[in-house]
Amino acid sequence: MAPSASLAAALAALAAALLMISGCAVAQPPVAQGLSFDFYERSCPKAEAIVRSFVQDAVRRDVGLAAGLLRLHFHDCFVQGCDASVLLDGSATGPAEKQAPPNLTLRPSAFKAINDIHDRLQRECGGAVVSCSDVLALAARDSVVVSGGPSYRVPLGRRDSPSFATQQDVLGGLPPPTATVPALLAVLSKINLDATDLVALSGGHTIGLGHCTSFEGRLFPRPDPTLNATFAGRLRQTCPAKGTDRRTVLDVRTPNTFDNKYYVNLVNREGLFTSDQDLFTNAATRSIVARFAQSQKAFFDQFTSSMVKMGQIKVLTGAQGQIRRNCSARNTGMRMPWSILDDADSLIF
Ligand code: HEM
Ligand SMILES: *[C@@H]1O[C@H](CO)[C@@H](O)[C@H](O)[C@H]1NC(C)=O
Ligand SMILES: *[C@@H]1O[C@H](CO)[C@@H](O)[C@H](O)[C@H]1NC(C)=O
Ligand SMILES: CC(=O)N[C@H]1CO[C@H](CO)[C@@H](O)[C@@H]1O
Repeated sequence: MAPSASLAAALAALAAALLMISGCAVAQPPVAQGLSFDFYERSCPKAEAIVRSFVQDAVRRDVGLAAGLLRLHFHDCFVQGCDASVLLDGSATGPAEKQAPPNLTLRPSAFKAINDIHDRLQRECGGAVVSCSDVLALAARDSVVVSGGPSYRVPLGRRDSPSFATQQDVLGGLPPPTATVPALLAVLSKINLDATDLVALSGGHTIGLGHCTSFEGRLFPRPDPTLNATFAGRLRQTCPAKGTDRRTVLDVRTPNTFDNKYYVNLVNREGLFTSDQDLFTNAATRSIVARFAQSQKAFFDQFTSSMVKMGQIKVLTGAQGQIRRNCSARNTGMRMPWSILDDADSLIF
């Protein structure tokens, strides 16, 4: 072996050793074709600062908004891709995502915040410059940051869909809280997310609330054996009978802080949904949960990487889609509301 080759080999071994000591750096996912970090550098240089300051102020007034915004981005991306279709108000032409069952519990305040931010951006940079799907991605990131979580750079340049997702798309794209790991992995694998992404992204449940109806199957008729009995008793106080219309925190330890306590809960059998607790019950994901429960840094590193991945699912770029002027409605000409045949967009479904 030539000296330089052996030196290179030694350096590679050293680098590998350092990587192991530092706990395996997580590779950042590639940036999707058509997206870039500086997409609005010329057209709207203050875009990121405007979103950030809005989210900071609004979350200071209503801490639950951070959870609402994070979940909205997740629902957007998992259904038909990150194209802001989740924001469209229903129309006679088809069921909008908002009206499908899993969306019944999306927070109205989060929809309003996205519209308000988008209005501010239009005043600053003109109409149809910053897409609603990019606003969703940025607002989700900033919600994580103001809640105490990690920051990461968001690739930008998504465009908005002119078409609604069907109720079927919604039901197929969003797993229910009663799902176990095999079912969750089946849904995620269709959008190229793996078991590590599943565990990391589920960490979004470190903030926010869930309704009794989302986990009552674990309390009635008899308690789920994977549920800590003390914790089950407390949940029964909030949800004394089936069908109780109340909410409780997703992360019983630090409900409003974005940290790794969600995983500590799972290790202690205090996950709220079956889809949470099964991540620790199932051997395929258990060790990942244990790792994140032990190391907040490991969780944060993987979460940021998985969020960038999630944020690029089936994005529309370039000349695809449109940039909405009103995040709640697709752009149309001066059409009469009942006229759909002159709208090529409607032909998509
Ligand atoms: C993996 C499958 C997932 C399932 C089955 C699931 C299910 C749910 C359910 C049932 C709720 C509560 C709805 C209610 O009862 O009001 C909820 C809330 C929430 N989810 Fe998920 N979720 C999943 C993944 C995610 C991901 C990937 C994120 C973000 C990265 C996320 C973020 C949130 C947040 C922040 C809340 C609280 C929302 C609020 O307080 O308004 N979830 N989730
Ligand atoms: C259940 O939770 C209680 C209170 O947090 C704790 O003392 C107990 O050790 C837990 N039991 C199990 C089996 O994890
Ligand atoms: C945006 O679109 C929604 C749904 O069509 C509509 O109700 C709302 O008035 C629109 N907002 C503005 C400012 O035009
Ligand atoms: C937040 C939101 O848009 N919720 C809607 C979910 O669907 C129901 C039923 O169609 C609507 O009434 C809600 O406004």
